[in-house]
Amino acid sequence: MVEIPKSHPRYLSLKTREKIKQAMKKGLVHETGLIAHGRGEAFDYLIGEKTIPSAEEAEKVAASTLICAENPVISVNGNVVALTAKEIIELAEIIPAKLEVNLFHRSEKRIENLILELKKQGAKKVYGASANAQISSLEHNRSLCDKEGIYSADVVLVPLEDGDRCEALKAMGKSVIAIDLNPLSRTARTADITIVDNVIRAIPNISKWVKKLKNEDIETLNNMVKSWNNNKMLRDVSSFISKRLNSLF
Ligand code: PTJ
Repeated sequence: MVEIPKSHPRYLSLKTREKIKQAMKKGLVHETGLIAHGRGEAFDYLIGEKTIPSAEEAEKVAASTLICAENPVISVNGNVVALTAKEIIELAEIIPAKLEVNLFHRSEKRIENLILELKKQGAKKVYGASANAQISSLEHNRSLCDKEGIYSADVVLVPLEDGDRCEALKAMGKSVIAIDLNPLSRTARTADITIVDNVIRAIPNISKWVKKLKNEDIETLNNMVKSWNNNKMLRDVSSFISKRLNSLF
């Protein structure tokens, strides 16, 4: 492991890379997860590596949606476990929501490793091993899911999505909350609520909002969810990035 001095201007970013690298060596993250992480880093640079106002608002509405849901499920993959295992377990507990491992590059070994890792970090129950149901119209392995988990969920939180599953989940009548640093991705444009933020910041922020809003009346929360305009939010993100870039040089 490389020793990174705290004084390094890119300390957090380098530490995060190191985490992803170690998790790949442990068989948690797929090799292509490193590439996905690099793309995320590039987009994080564009927003200034902090939670921008549109993301904060999306995190608040995501928290409301999760509180109002009847069977909310948080879908996790290798990168998410590598970067935010403890935080995602806490979020699942306070909503409360189910946790399910769902992988694009599915192998029984990785599913087992990820479930074990989440349990080691404190999760009580993790879905994903049985794969006794299938998301319709998806031809790859991400269609395999649990009947009691993603399959029967009304709301699914998908941090770091890979594309067409978002559409398939919506076609099944589910509400989808995506966390994706790339505001141009198909996932970002298809989800009901898109959080353009790093999972490292987004997950604790959603937890913060769940704690703040948990005792609000359901009607207030539902109204907040109903009035959410995801396209407007994406336009705001695009305008934030353009303004930021134009002001830099
Ligand atoms: O663990 P598996 O087998 O399910 O595989 C997971 C990966 C990530 C390899 C798979 O889902 C994949 O290939 O994803 P994509 O299509 O590369 O998309 C990942 C998206 O997540 C990209 O749009 C990135 O910008 C974004 N992203 C990467 N890192 C982060 C992120 N968004 C938020 N926070 C991050 N830390």
